[in-house]
Amino acid sequence: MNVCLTDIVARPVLVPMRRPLTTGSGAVAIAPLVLIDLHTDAGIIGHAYVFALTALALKPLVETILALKALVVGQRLAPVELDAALRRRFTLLGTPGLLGIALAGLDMAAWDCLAKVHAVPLAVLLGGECKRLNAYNSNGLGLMPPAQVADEAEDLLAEGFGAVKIRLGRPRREDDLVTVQAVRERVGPDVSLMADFNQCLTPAEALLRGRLLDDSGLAWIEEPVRHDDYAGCARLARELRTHIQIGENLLGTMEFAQALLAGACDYVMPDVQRIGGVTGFLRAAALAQAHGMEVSSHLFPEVSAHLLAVTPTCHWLEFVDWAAPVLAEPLEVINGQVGVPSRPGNGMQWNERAVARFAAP
Ligand code: SMN
Ligand code: MG
Repeated sequence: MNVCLTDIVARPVLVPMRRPLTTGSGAVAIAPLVLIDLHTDAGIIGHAYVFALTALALKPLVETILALKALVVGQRLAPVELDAALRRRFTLLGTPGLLGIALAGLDMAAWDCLAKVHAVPLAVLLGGECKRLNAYNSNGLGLMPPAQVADEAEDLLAEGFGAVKIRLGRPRREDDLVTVQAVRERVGPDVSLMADFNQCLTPAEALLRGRLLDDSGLAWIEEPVRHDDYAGCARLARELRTHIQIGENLLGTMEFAQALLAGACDYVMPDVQRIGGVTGFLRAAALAQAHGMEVSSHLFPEVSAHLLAVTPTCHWLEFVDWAAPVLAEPLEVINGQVGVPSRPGNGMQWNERAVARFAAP
């Protein structure tokens, strides 16, 4: 079927987060999202959202997405071809930053269109099944006092999960250990606890904190140092018993391949908007398979669920509910698992009343 792209609509929303989050590298209390609609001459509309991280970047991100309209309208609905053509067009400029996010968002929306054209869920279009995925609750658990973190961990587990992620990187090293111990004591030995430093440590400090935490039974230590310090990450992966997790800041297949070749991590978690959309994630999943490495997702649980369903070394789905208020049918969690929606496409439809309510000024 020959389907052509006819329009791009990009709407900024500011969605308040149920549990604001303080990380070792800044706080997020509101989710600045751009909702993308990719129109086709078949009457099918593809949906995706991208996450601007800061409200300051919301308008420039909308503008960047809309600037691509001139290159996209009239093109055939063939996501891999479209992505390659657009990236070729920007060889001189390069595609990090907002442009990369815009391209990934368009790619996600294009794959949604294609799955809808074939009337199958995205996971099925990719050759997989709508299976259930192990998910951890990644809402909240920011840098709060230990007792408050333990309270919130209990609440998050009560939402139907068997695993949660704690943010670490307090000014005093010992306070991170006290927090992990307080949570472990409260939730018991069977719960999986992930820990994320959000790149806030120096390599020397990361080694000290890693050693301090090495007997805590953490499922992983995430981004202890700058994400692009592959040598520093590799040293930690070698020297610590706890597994090192990185990946959310790797931009595209090349960086992903380089990080894995450098031995920068034990586990990897590509972010669908940084790795290059659905197209980029599939390539990252193949690279991770070749390294025999477990793949988790980063944010974007709605699209990532379809991708993990076809990831040979699938590990954990990161569950956040940040986009849930603007979705007609948010993901459901049952017994610590998220089922890949069986609706055609990626399963996202906008809740238009909520979109109007949260529209960015
Ligand atoms: C994270 C990423 C982006 C915004 C907030 C928190 C964190 C995660 O690194 O992995 O969830
Ligand atoms: Mg992280």
